[in-house]
Amino acid sequence: QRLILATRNANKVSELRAILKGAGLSVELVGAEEYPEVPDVPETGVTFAENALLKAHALARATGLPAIADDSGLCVDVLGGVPGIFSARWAGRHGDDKANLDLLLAQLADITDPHRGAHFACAAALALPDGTERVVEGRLPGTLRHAPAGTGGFGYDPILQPEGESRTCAQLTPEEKNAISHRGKAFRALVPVIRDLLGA
Ligand code: ITT
Ligand code: NA
Repeated sequence: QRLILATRNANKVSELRAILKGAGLSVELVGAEEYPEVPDVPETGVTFAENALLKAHALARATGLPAIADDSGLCVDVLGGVPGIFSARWAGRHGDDKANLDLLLAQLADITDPHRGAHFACAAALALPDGTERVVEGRLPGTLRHAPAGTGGFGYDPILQPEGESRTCAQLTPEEKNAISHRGKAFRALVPVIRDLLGA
């Protein structure tokens, strides 16, 4: 049984492979890079769940394989939940992690510590070629540092300090991050659904 990972983000791919490996699914995970001819689907949804489903359906239809997708981002309390679904292109250019992080820090410069609450959110979607779909979500709550710390992970990891932690996500090992992360929670919740629908 083959299952395609509908993401072109290499950081997500390595986290997802580790998370799903730990779950003991009897599937072969296929990377989206094996299908370069499949165009990226526009993320026109207004929620993480809608966008994750759009990405999963597009690849499942194009490849004839069951597909899983991740849509995720950072939601800042004092900013009413943004960057949210716009996290990957907050500073303009899609995937420019450093520019996104610098812009957000500048926007939060006047916000003092007790008001710097935020969470990472992840929607994990499964779509089958016949149109069957499932989606589950996971969150990682925390607070935002005033300056980046750590070199691990990606995106906003250097500024998000998870609740109960003294380190940022970028200072955790990959295993530590996956154990508590929005992505770890969402995809571990998707595992029984994958098992059920694929018989894997
Ligand atoms: P795909 O759509 O191909 O999966 P993408 O990078 O475009 O890749 P998203 O649209 O879901 O994915 O945007 C995710 C953004 O949210 C990502 O660029 C980061 O800025 C942020 N983000 C998501 N998960 C994160 C994490 O675990 N740590 C830090 N930042 C994260
Ligand atoms: Na997105």
